[in-house]
Amino acid sequence: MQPTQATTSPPSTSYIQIDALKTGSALSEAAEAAPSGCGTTGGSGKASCGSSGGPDDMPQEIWDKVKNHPCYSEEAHHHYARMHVAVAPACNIQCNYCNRKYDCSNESRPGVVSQKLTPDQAVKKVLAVASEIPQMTVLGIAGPGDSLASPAKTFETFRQLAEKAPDIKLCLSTNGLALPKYVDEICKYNIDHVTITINMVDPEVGAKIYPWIFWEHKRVTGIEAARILHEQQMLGLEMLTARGVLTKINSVLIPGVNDEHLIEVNRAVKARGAFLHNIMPLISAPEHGTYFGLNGQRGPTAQELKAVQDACAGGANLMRHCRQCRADAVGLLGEDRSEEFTLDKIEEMEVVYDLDKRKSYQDKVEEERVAQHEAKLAALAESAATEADDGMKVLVAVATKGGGRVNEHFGHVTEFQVFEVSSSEALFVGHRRVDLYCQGGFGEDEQLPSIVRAINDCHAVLVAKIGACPKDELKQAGIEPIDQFAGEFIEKAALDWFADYRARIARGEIEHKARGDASIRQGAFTAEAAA
Ligand code: CLF
Ligand code: SF4
Repeated sequence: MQPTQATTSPPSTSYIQIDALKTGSALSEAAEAAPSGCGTTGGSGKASCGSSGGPDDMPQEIWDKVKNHPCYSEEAHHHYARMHVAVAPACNIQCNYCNRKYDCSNESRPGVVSQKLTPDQAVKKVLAVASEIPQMTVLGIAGPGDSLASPAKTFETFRQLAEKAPDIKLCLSTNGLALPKYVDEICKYNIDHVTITINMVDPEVGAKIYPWIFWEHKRVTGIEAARILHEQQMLGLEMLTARGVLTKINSVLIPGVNDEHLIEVNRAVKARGAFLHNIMPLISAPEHGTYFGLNGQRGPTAQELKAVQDACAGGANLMRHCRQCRADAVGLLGEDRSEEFTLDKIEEMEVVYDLDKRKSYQDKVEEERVAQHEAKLAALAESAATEADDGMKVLVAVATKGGGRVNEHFGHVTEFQVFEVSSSEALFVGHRRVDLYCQGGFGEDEQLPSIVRAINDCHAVLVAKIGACPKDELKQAGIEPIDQFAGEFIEKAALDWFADYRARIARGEIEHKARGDASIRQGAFTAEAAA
């Protein structure tokens, strides 16, 4: 298929160093250089409205598509679950961050291997999960290879599910090489959500990420391979936009390879109608056996990732709650219940797919969600007023087990949520996975340094409860452990803590100091790690 005109002349590349991004100087130059028109379905200029917006921010038909999709709506991911079925083993390209022994790391962490399924087994599994977890609303095919490199298996699974489980949203993830060829088939099965992994819009950058692709029955290498991949990705995205399919773009941030370049990717995909852009950190370690892992290519730090995400504000809306889940993940984002649904366990289950029961359960979830949202707004209205906004912003880490509240013990946290707090708002900006501190009823002091490293860029950590030992260690590291807001809504707690923090600075009791960087945990997300 011929590429569109827009894709035959890739935009020129302007390079900006990460250090410059942090100071903001290069950002304004990049913003000026970026194309301003859009024609997008989702861009309103806010940094993350596509992922955290509500019905007032978008047309009703878009809201209907995203409101219970845990990846497309930040708020929905606290209430609704997704599952993946690993029916697509083959791949038609090679990424330097991938080892074929493991799952496709475009959409999942390397280091865990999924149980591969036939379409019939996959459908059986989906019906079993849907009857056990009525808030499971989305079925995705995300590997373990590329979903469109095994089109027969992928579409047979979707075909059966569209018939047998009509209330489940269908979602597909692809590297985009074969996408234009299958857009019509995607529409035929009402697949409303498609993720394309786009790591570059400049084939010279692409050649550093993709050693080869398999195209028209032969292997193509180097810049030519990256050029073909780029053209197919852009064309596929434009075709999906034209047909009203919501697209999410995943980009793997590879320091020194495509970091600054992702700002251009963000602008390019917004111009072609992408709904959401998910910039994910490269997970890279020698034991994964990937080209990057074996050659010492590191992943980004937490601040490097945030700097690139922040620099993309004003472009395509950003997703910041991705958990880089595995190709057979089951459950809420950030939890992995796949072990409960292995093939042998499914055989023993009594599967009753009851549409009415699922609907009434989801109606209750929706009532709870609205009640929670209203309670949060009411609580926020009472929040302590601060002085005039002088632009000060800090990060706080929050221990929560759900409900939008500070309600988790420090020792039980496997993942902190991180909020950026200013005098007027507390915005969710990401999460940090950590090793469990409390093991078998006792604090594991060896874990503390790694937990501190994971939230080292935060000024405070809000928890329901915390022991004396971790409290002291956090204080020594310059992070305030705060347990006085136990049970409160996160945003209100964060704003109230910040008002008090600023008051203490004003009284001369403490001095405001910039924090350092934090590390992103490198490793597979598995049920064992989360347990
Ligand atoms: Fe799966 Fe992906 Fe669909 Fe979501 S995951 S195919 S869009 S249903 Fe979600 Fe997981 Fe991140 Fe993917 S958190 S890795 S973005
Ligand atoms: Fe691996 Fe996915 Fe890349 Fe294919 S598209 S090489 S499976 S990361």
